[in-house]
Amino acid sequence: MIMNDTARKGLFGRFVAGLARTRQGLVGQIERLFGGNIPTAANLETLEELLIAADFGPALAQQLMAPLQERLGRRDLSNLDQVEAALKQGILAILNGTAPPPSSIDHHTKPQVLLFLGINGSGKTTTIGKLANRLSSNGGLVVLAGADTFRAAAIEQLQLWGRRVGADVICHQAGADPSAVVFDAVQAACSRGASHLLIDTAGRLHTKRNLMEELKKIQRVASRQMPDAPHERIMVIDATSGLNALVQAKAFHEAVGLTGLILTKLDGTARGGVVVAIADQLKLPITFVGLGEGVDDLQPFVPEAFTDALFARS
Ligand SMILES: Nc1nc2c(ncn2[C@@H]2O[C@H](COP(=O)(O)OP(=O)(O)OP(=O)(O)O)[C@@H](O)[C@H]2O)c(=O)[nH]1
Ligand SMILES: [Mg+2]
Repeated sequence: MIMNDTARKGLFGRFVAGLARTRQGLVGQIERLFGGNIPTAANLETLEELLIAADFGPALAQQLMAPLQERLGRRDLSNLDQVEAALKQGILAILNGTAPPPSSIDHHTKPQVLLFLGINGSGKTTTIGKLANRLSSNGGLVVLAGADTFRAAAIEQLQLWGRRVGADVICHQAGADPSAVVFDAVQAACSRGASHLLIDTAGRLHTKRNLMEELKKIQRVASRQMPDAPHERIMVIDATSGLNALVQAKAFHEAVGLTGLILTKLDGTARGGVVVAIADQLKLPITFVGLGEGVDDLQPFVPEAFTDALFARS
């Protein structure tokens, strides 16, 4: 994504605010731990525990610690700044190691069909609303599909977002077949010349076979109408659910072949290390992150902004 200086600073500010809890929990403790002292082996052990507590996961924590331990052995580690710089470098290398995200904003095929999925309450509908707002502010014509037909309230929630951001919503009644909604929505999006069709689905547990089959049916119906649709299959993950998300994401990936991840509620957790653990394990691009409930709180995931904000000093 191309960004000018002002946009970059704005994004950094959003990350600083959204990551406040993780920064206070992790970096605050790191600062207290090392303070003005020369790092010791015991300090490094405590640091590893702090990384695990922030949901980096044991394997990744160990991997991030290895260069620090090696430097300590060579007596080449003498202050907090060096510790933080080494951690930042390790984290950034992992975040930059995932495949580049497909760019839903600049793509030429019309409409781009994006399927959103994930477990209950992860933030799918809210994320779709925020993304629709972002896309239409950039000149896009967005259509939303209410393929969460499980509850009437789910359809109403999407309609509310549609009105709020000025996007048409295609839906049926509660209890309808989600694939039938998608069929109509693809047709409507094509005939209206929409740039994007965002499909909302019901939250489901990755262990429910029939519900995973339903997702595959949605995919089949969309691809019969438009080859390659849905162009993106995006899993929305609640960052506060911690490392459970890894198992869930693997199951969804097997079922539909995910193209990207969106992590929500980073503002609500002190365990933001999960972002790095997920990037490390799944090697799937994190396209956006949710840093709050407001319409502007969905931000593109820029590894440098994330890492700098994590270690920002006030
Ligand atoms: N703080 C915070 N809250 C969020 C964020 N994203 C979503 N939420 C909140 O999470 C709650 C659930 O969001 P929904 O969008 O309804 O989740 P969903 O995945 O569509 O839920 P189901 O359709 O029931 O599976 C709502 O209260 C949202 O406002 C975020 O980035 N930060
Ligand atoms: Mg929903």
